[in-house]
Amino acid sequence: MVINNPSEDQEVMANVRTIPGIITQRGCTYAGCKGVVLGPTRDIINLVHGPIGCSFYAWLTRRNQTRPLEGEENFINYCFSTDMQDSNIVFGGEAKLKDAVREAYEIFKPKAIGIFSTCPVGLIGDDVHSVSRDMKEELGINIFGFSCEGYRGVSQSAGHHIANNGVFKNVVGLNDRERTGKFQVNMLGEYNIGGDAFELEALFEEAGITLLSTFSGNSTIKSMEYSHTADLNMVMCHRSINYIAEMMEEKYGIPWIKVNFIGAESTAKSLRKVADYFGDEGLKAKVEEICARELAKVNAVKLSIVPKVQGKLAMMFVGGSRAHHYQDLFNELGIRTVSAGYEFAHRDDYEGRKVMPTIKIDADSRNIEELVVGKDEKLYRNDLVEKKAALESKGFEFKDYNGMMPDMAKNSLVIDDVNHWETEKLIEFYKPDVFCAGIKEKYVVQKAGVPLKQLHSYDYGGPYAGFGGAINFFIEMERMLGTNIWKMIDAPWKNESELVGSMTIDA
Ligand code: CFM
Repeated sequence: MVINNPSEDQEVMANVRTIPGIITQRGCTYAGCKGVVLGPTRDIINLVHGPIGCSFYAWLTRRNQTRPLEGEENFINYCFSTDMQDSNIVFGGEAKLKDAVREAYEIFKPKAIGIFSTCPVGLIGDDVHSVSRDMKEELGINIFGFSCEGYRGVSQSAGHHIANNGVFKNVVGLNDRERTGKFQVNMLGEYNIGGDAFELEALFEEAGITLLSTFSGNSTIKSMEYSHTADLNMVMCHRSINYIAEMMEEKYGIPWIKVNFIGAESTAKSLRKVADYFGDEGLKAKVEEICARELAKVNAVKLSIVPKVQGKLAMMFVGGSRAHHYQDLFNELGIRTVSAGYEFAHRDDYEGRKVMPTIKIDADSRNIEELVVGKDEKLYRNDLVEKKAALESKGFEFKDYNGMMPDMAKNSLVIDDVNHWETEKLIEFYKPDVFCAGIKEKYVVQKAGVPLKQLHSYDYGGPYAGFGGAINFFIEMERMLGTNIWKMIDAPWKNESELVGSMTIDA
């Protein structure tokens, strides 16, 4: 917990174990690998090797949407699990896993199958990688496994890294297809929650920018296979996907920039940065035309809402990116973020990438494989490396993530891995007008009389990305902050007498 002072270097202790016994907001490594990174890809069968309970949240509760083309397959609305039983835990589950892979293949004929390990798989020693190799040979499709047991890291963050490694090793680079556009880009770390990616795809298309692949909102496994033919990687969620961006730069010479499409001004800034990277006058003019048109629409809505909400206070505790990105939307409305934090981010997401060399490697981070990536002599893009150097000499920044803290006001409170007790105390202290978090916090916060906006699932709303998304968010804030309903209802136990019981024990 740090009282923010942007003019000083302050260290946040992050990516460390949660204290046993407290109620944390965090999830597990399997959630980060299966749910977050691979989950939104529609034409891969994501098979969970584990007890069925681990699949409880696998069925679209994250609201990652997808839009298959006519005749394209979509497996997102299925849950695939090996449904391990006690006997599999005692005698091993590899045979059952093989049968499940065969069954899934027979029914769905997918192009690829990913196998995800849950805690018991690691504890009993089932080898998902050797099963994947055997089944790949038997069925002739791409099959790969992830050692993403829930306990493997301190949070879902470890699962992101494991997923990045697996996708990079087993998918990226399988298809060197011909170019299809003048400006080819990938979008990394955008998962199409509530349709965010649809908003952005429309903007790129209008600008004439070819979006080869998104990791992994509204994506296909095929698009990831040729993602290495892009000219630029845009990184939206730095926490979950910076590993692939780095590895693609090392292997193929593709530079990456940090973008943020949450907030109208941030969207315009990010689009302009992409246009500046390509340096094409036609593209720049088109981007300016889009920004002028869309910002005018956003501003018209904003002007009518700002007087009603400015000066209100927000608090935000979300996974690893949104607690930062959504501050831009609140700033545009004149709402102050008095406290923010991540569930599972690392120090670089708070303090900026400059601290990365000083982050201590501990036992938990050693659990995750660090891939050693070399240059691909055939496909390495020397032209892009030269372009990057030329732009850098003019002050254009690459790998430009400075973290959340420099963007937050002095004396705001920054907290890593906030727990429920702290949440309650902070609400009493700050009396915020809106609290942004997830489903685990929602009802506790509302019982305290404060409206809660879920920034993971968007509470059935959204999209909130891009220009259209900003308008949606402004209208949502007008609605939520314009009512006193949460302050008017009392918890029933405040007015009614508590239940009283008695018990007699017969000796
Ligand atoms: Fe990245 Fe995400 Fe987030 Fe995240 Fe997540 Fe999510 Fe999140 Mo929930 S990848 S770190 S692991 S932006 S699922 S789409 S909303 S905690 S802030």
